[in-house]
Amino acid sequence: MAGLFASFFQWIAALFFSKAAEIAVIGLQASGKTSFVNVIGSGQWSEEVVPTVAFNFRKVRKGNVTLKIWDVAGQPKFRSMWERYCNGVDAIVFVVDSSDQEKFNTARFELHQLLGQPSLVGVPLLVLGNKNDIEGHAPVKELIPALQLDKINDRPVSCYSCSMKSQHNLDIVLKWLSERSH
Ligand SMILES: Nc1nc2c(ncn2[C@@H]2O[C@H](COP(=O)(O)OP(=O)(O)OP(=O)(O)O)[C@@H](O)[C@H]2O)c(=O)[nH]1
Ligand SMILES: [Mg+2]
Repeated sequence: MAGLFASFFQWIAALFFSKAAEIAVIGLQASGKTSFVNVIGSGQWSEEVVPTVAFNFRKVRKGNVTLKIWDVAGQPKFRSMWERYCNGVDAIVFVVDSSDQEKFNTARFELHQLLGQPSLVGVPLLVLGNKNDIEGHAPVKELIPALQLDKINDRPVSCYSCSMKSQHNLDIVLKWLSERSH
């Protein structure tokens, strides 16, 4: 009987204390956006992830926080859609492959082009330097100047080095996201 009351209380508590954050995950193709959503959603890591066509939408529940996630495709033909999915979200997550330094210029260009949209002024930005399990990856102190994150002054910006493969730093990333919930 006590167990029944406890679960009834948990159900009521979830109704009153549950919070949600809507986030858009963007970045160049193969940076690891879908891997990120898969790993935080179901703990599933795979080398073989199908490139996203247009977008996927997924809800992930972590404690009393529900994350509503737009996982948007990164191939060039889909990048003009990024703004639409970022509009009105609580946070933009920009994923970059920190082991692929040749693509940093393109990543910086696409990120700043997006953030220049008047509709997105003030939306908090989280940059994930993914694939830090790969030797030679750029750490945060190199990503900040490479992506000119220090020049962004119209919104809160955070940057973490992480790995979907080893799940390194995902706890900090989830904490940051849950703090955007309301
Ligand atoms: N070594 C390593 N590989 C990763 C990591 N995260 C993702 N990958 C691999 O990178 C490749 C691309 O991952 P996706 O998650 O499909 O990338 P995406 O950003 O969703 O790509 P698009 O949907 O095409 O925009 C896959 O082979 C993943 O297994 C990581 O942390 N470490
Ligand atoms: Mg994808």
